[in-house]
Amino acid sequence: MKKFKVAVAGATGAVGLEMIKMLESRNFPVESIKFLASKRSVGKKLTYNGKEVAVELLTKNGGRGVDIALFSAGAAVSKEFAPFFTADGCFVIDNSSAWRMNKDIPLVVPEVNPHDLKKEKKLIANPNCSTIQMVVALKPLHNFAKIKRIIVSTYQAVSGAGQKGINELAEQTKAWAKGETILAADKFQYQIAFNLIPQIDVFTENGYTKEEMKMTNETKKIMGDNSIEVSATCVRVPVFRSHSESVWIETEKPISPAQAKELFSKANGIQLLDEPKNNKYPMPLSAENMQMTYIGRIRSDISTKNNALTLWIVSDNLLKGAALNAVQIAEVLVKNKLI
Ligand code: 25A
Ligand code: L14
Repeated sequence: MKKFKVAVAGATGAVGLEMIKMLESRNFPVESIKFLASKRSVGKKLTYNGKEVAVELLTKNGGRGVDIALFSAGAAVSKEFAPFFTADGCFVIDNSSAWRMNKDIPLVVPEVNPHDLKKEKKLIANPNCSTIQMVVALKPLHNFAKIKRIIVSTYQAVSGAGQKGINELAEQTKAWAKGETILAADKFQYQIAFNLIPQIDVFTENGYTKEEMKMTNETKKIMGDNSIEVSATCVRVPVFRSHSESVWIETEKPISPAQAKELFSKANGIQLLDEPKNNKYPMPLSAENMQMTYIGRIRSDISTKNNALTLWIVSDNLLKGAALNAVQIAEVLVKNKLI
């Protein structure tokens, strides 16, 4: 089997470390691997399949001799370096928001639009974490009943903000438990321990945040349907891992909860967990470290005669929302002989 020279940029971050584990656990055909990060981490040792690998500085030449690079070092880093990697003939799968809405760049969730991957499109964007799990869940319903409108509220884990977000919740919680003064917020706008913050990313002119507009715009692009209307409210919650979403959809054709369950049971990447009698439904703690998108609480909306369903979707934001989706994109490139 053909093997590939792989690089991970942002390898020491919350997502980068999961990318490394994902390449190992899914047995991606790796010929050689290198780990790139900022000068803060140069020389630090990470392991790949039991072997130590020293972290190197990310530079403009980092893509030379590399077949596939997985980037997760933020949008600014990606804008600065990714074009040099692709110019050197390397595929870049980028986890940041830098390129997602560029019309020449595929934005891909393998369960939804693998056909958007092309041999000549070397730069590929990995969508926003909240958007990924929502479109995995909604695509089968859209195929069946055509979704007209989505209203979603998210409950997003602190790991979405990287290692610093994880540290901030941990430190604040420890301080509280010891009866110490909780340090002022740094990564987040306000204290996140024992709180909720209805702001993720910056505000835009229409009153929605950028995170909310990512859900609107990226959903249309991935589903390949500009007619789907999306209104999102994105909320940070004191959970370490896994984003949860309360989703309401209106469809053109009627669709019952039983039909929705039938569709979910046949779809890839979805695990149905909807047993009200046994108090069973998805939760962030049970989705942690899991690769599936979990769906429960499926109901027909009792407030309207229109065709509307409401559901609850949970997935690990660092896995399907980031590292897993990126590695699955690489797998499709290999399987479809695009690389
Ligand atoms: O710019 P954005 O889009 O807003 O993204 C900001 C951050 O969001 C995270 C990621 O944080 C990113 O930096 N992120 C992006 N997409 C994400 C997603 N879908 C996501 N998080 C979750 N879900 P992170 O800290 O987890 O990872 C950052 C990685 O990027 C490397 N990096 C940063 N700047 C770089 C760079 N690599 C090359 N060149 C640059 N200029 C970073 O490596 C890490 O791998 P590092 O060596 O800089 O960091 C190692 C450790 O140091 C901590 N740290 C980070 N910044 C600082 C810091 N420590 C002190 N001071 C700092 N300023 C990190 O916590 C890390 O553990
Ligand atoms: O567009 O939770 O990938 O702060 C990066 C930051 C997703 C949300 C992106 C967060 C975002 C994330």
